[in-house]
Amino acid sequence: MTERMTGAQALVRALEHVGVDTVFGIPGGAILPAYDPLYDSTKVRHVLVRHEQGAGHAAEGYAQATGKVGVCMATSGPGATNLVTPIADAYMDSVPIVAITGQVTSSLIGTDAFQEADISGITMPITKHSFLVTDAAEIPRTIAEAFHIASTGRPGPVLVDISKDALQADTTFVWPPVMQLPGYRPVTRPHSKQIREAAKLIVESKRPVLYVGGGVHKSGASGELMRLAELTGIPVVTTLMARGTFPDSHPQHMGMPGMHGSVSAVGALQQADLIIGLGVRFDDRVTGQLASFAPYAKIVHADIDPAEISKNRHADVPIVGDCREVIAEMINAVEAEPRKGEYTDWWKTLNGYKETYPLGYEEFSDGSLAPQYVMERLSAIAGPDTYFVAGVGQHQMWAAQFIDYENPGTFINSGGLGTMGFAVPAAMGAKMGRPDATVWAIDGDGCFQMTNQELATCAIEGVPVKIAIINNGNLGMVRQWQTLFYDQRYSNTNLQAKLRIPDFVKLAEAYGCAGLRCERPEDVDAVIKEAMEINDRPVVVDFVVHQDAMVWPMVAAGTSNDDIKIARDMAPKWESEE
Ligand SMILES: Cc1ncc(C[n+]2csc(CCOP(=O)(O)OP(=O)(O)O)c2C)c(N)n1
Ligand SMILES: [Mg+2]
Repeated sequence: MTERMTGAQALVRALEHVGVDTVFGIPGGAILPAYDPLYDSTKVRHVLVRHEQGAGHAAEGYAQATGKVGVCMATSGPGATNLVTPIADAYMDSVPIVAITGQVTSSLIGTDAFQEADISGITMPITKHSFLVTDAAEIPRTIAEAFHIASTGRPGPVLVDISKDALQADTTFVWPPVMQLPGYRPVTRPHSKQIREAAKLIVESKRPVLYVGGGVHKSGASGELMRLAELTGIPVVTTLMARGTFPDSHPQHMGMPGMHGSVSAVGALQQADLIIGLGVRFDDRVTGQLASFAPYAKIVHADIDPAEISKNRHADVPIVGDCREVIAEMINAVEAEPRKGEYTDWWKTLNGYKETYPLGYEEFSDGSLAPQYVMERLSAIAGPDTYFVAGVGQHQMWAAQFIDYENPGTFINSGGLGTMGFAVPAAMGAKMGRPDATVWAIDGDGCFQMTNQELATCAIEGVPVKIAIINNGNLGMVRQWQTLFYDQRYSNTNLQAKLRIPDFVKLAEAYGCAGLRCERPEDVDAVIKEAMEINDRPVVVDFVVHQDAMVWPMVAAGTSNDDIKIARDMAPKWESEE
């Protein structure tokens, strides 16, 4: 197909051809030519957000809820730099998004022109690839390449920066374009010798663990994971990015590992003689002090990104490949092994951890609300088909710990970058991608104040998300560190909740949303049910909780996982010490 049109029209046409139905953005001078044909598109819906950061996180939420590429758009200079945080966030969490930015006219590039920022340079280290396009003829091919790069191999963000004159110039639109990506050929098929090696270790090991990360759901491999787990009888831990990839209710599920992981998950990794890492990156929040992480374990590490393998922990059996293919082949290889794994003693130890150290929390004698209780009730009342989208802080950890995830991809949060302000716009994007699903954002009172302006977008665009603010009146996670490591010197973490500035209920109403408040445990169920019934506009619930609730268990930063505490100065007793 060839047709004469402007670069801007070619951009919109290319977006239609790659299947884009939703774009989140804000216009401005340099990108304005693109907004004109966008006005006419019947296939692409543009959602006018209130801040470009919101556009980027919305694209991430949309991408994570749908598995498709999320798209955000901004003008040059400040519009583009406002996208830097969500781009970095998407890079850390391997979320496929394409960010399209207008750039100043090509003859002005490098002159410090009005609203000029070298966004392709700025984002080079935080994108899979960043393009600068100054020729209209290259727009369709670049869009095709950007979507291909974002969605294949290890997913991630791609930036397409297009100069204003390229958008305005006349060109010939050619579709499909011929992609020119020499050297970009992600390996998806694992090496069969490595797979056999892994299968041998699996049946020979006495204390194996399947360490499951975000890559498993991203490759659509939760079904294969279930088959491998049930075939072998090996315990499973799911990281923050993998909650729901293996159902919490399954008896082989040991919980989440890491800094705020369960004793059973952390203990399983520490005592393991074999760790099968699938789509994970041995992140410092999981390993704790690296030198003392899982000292007895051999490592099988499968990932689509070869750069992850042996980055933090040496892999005895490195496997480069797509998790779905890797796990499917592992199943065949384990079935072909003449012997079967024998893990009875291991399960005795692990079930002991589970029984002795279940997740729990302190209730307050003054009748105030425990945040963990709010999570438990949200989980029970909203149910396992709900998408939960968290901010960053204590509430995020409680959402990971106390909500039961049964379905892959139903917990969306900022794991790698830890971006406060993620929840409201990401929930908006998730709800637009999955309009029939219930979407609950679990946000902190601090996080909420960073991006709540997108409530206006939600109300106007008809996106009835539900927001639970876990209002402890503090930058709670930082306060927790001050409690534990800074002698309870609460420097600059108190948000003065008693002053109710802002009053979240009134703020919600000002934004065209329903606003509810809940301060007592006995009201929690009724308030959640009331919120569940409001579906004609967004709902914000201000859950006023006790400021001293803490996230336990905890492995203090930089210390060994062996020194996990289940409460202040309380450590579990490991088998070796008994
Ligand atoms: C953009 C950004 N700034 C600062 C931080 C550091 N930080 C991590 S958690 C946190 C406190 C979050 O407070 P709130 O949203 O109220 O959540 P809580 O921990 O109280 O549940 C802060 C300041 C961050 N993660 N992101
Ligand atoms: Mg808080």
